[in-house]
Amino acid sequence: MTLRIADLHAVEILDSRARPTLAVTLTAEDGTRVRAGVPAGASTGTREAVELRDGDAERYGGQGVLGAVGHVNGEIARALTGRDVGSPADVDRALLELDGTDTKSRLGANAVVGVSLAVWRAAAVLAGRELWQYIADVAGTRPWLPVPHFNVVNGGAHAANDLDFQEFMLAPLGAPSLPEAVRAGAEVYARLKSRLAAEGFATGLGDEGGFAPAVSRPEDVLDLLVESIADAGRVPGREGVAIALDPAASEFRAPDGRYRVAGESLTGDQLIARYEEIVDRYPVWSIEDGLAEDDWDGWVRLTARLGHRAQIMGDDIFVTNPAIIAAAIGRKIANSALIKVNQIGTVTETLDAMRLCRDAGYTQMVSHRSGETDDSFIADLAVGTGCGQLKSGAPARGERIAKYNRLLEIAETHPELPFGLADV
Ligand code: 2PG
Ligand code: MG
Repeated sequence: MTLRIADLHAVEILDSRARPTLAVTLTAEDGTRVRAGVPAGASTGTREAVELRDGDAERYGGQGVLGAVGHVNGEIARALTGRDVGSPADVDRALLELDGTDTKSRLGANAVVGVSLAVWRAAAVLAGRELWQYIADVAGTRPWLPVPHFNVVNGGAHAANDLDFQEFMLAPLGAPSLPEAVRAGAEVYARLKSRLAAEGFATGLGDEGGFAPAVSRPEDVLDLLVESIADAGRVPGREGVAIALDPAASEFRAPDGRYRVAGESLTGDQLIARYEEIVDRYPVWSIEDGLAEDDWDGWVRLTARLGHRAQIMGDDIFVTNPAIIAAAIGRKIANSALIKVNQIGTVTETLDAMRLCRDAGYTQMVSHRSGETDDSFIADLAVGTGCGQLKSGAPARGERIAKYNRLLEIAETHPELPFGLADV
């Protein structure tokens, strides 16, 4: 049965940082209605699909998205009304053609991604499938509950402290089930809060719900984390709760090509040596964006040096772009990719990037953005593609836990789903 898109309608809403973003509502001709919220990053890669912001300093400091909203309600709605809801890949292709740029800069990647998410959600509803089931049907993947990665200490572009590394995540790799992994994250988070308070640190939160203490050395944060994991009665390490880092190194690379970490100026090789020491001393199993996005030679050396011991993950360097990922795979850069739908703009292109990674034996983690809404699409994307890892910030704040709570709901209703890191 063919069901057509009857209407697409966007409105300007707020994201979790009080910046404007879009919510897109799709109505099918049988009256079915779904809604999608659009996320936004702060530490964005330079080659990401381009968000359209109004630039009107009189509204939201120029961050308004009325132009993107207008594109959804005008040009996009006109072009897509009447199209088959059951063929979301065709709708994505039509969106790309309509935009006509490589970076979605004409219609705005924020407009494009909102429509794409809404169309995929509608297609699942109309097929009578859960979103994750529908994604698995289309992608030909095995559904799987991912290991949640809880970002419990925030620095970099996500907090006002002096911490250069952006994210310190708890990875409950040893948890026997998704609910137990969520519990481990929440219990260690609570212990970390007590420990920070006891040591005289502020316990205010950064953009992703993690604490933002006045600490600058990454090793000092790692000490606090290892102690807090033990405080919660758990084993620090892969058999219990491991740690994943996202230094987001593009953000602390100086114009001279050196990296500024906790007051020191390091060459790329010195920073790689620092990571090696960190992996020696701490239960760090994954390092995302350890080097800057344009330091490809450095990435080759980082991967050769640490790739056999740790997950070396590309985010800003890959921007979920199949062409860039293919080039990087050819150069043996990283062994893992972070996946964000709004970096590339459509769900179809995201699934292409994920297929490419799977075929190359690269692990993957689906990710939120630092600016989020309560939309939990990415939880279903992680489960449906069976990628084995999801990061959605701390186990705190509504827009972060919406994703973890969706995982809990899927785990509860589908106890047959396996849990853990995916086999690659
Ligand atoms: C990252 C993301 C999400 P942002 O760097 O991985 O944590 O941050 O959304 O600011 O790009
Ligand atoms: Mg990142």
